[in-house]
Amino acid sequence: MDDIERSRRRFLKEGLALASLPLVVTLSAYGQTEQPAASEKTPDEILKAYGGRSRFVTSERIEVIPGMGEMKHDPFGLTNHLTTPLQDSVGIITPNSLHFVAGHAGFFVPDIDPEKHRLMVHGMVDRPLLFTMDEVKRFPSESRIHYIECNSNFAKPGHKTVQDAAGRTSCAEWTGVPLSLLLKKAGVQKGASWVIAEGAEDNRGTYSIPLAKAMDDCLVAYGQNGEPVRPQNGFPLRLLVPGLEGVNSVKWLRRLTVTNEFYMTYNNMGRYTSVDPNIVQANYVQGPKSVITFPSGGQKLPGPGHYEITGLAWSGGGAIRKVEISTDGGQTWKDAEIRSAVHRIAHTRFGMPWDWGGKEHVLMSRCTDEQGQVQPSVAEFNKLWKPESRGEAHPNFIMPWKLGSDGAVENGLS
Ligand SMILES: Nc1nc2c(c(=O)[nH]1)N[C@H]1C(S)=C(S)[C@@H](COP(=O)(O)O)O[C@H]1N2
Ligand SMILES: [Mo]
Repeated sequence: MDDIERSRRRFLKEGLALASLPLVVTLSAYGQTEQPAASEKTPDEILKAYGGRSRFVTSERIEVIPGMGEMKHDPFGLTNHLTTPLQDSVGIITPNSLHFVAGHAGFFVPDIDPEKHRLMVHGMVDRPLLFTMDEVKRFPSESRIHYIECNSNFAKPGHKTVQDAAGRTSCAEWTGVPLSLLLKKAGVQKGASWVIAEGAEDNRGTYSIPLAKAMDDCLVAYGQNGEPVRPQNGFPLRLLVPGLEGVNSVKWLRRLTVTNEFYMTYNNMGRYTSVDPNIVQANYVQGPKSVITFPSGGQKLPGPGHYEITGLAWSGGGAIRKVEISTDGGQTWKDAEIRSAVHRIAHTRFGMPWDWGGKEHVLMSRCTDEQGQVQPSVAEFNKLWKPESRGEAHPNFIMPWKLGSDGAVENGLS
């Protein structure tokens, strides 16, 4: 009897035992939470054992109130929305401590004991399965570098920094099991068309994912940049749905239901669904997007001289093929150089050496992906998306930064 078969039998047995109980009780059997034993090490011992950064490095996430309006910093910790300080980023990997966080569960991050966590695969499958974390890890693993971006990453004229305007995207190396492998083990039945992914927190964070995407390049991930996925990013297990809006990548993953219908879940409601009920906008592939991280809003060039303009580009449509930079508000463009490895559906670092003579400039970047899709200007974006449906769009328009003759950089949107 192999592991899968064993877990299937256990699942069936537990399922039978629970069959007579109300649904709520059945659900609470999975992904229970418990207080772990606190470390007995002193802060100094922890620093030696785990490492820390220089006290002169102060880059931090900022907590914000989510929504499409102006950025409001929330110092009271009442939300669970944290932005990545892209202005300080180097390379393409976001350190786990600085990965952005978006959650609809309010302030509470589930505190899950991995020993007790279970992942269930059921619905329109031949063999319903129930996995422990150990069992998930016995499958061949895959590690891939991908970005995640929340569709609320909408730059507004009031945003002061690139962290405010674009800090709801990050990029990490995710390690896990291809979702397609788990679904094949379970045996997806004819006629199935959706996979409903459910999280373990109080409001479940459930989302409907097209079966074709689930069978393509999704990962059930337990690793993030070489260590277990961080609690705020879905410990011990999260789904990664590359290239689609971040809300698809369900954290604290505990259940996958294969169905033949789209579920109108909590997370599928509201702005995550088009005004046209036949269109699930959040399942759109995110288009090409880029942003200059230096020089960017709130930074100051000390004086005329030689600089490197640098930034990040990414696309849900695949690899970045080209990035161009304009220093005159989009009238003329020059090719930037790619400064990192280029991964599909991942942040890609670009740069261009530049001599600043001390005049005013409007700096912009524009990227093209492997499909030939070009990042739109604000005017092009506004033509594509009417004001009433703009909240549904992936906000990937070109972000201008205004460089003053004093070297100060400001948001160039009006
Ligand atoms: N279970 C659960 N998964 C979730 C969410 C949630 O609230 N609950 N938020 C989603 C949203 S809106 C986004 S943008 C991404 C963000 O992933 P991160 O917090 O790891 O950056 O997680 C998604 N997965
Ligand atoms: Mo999101």
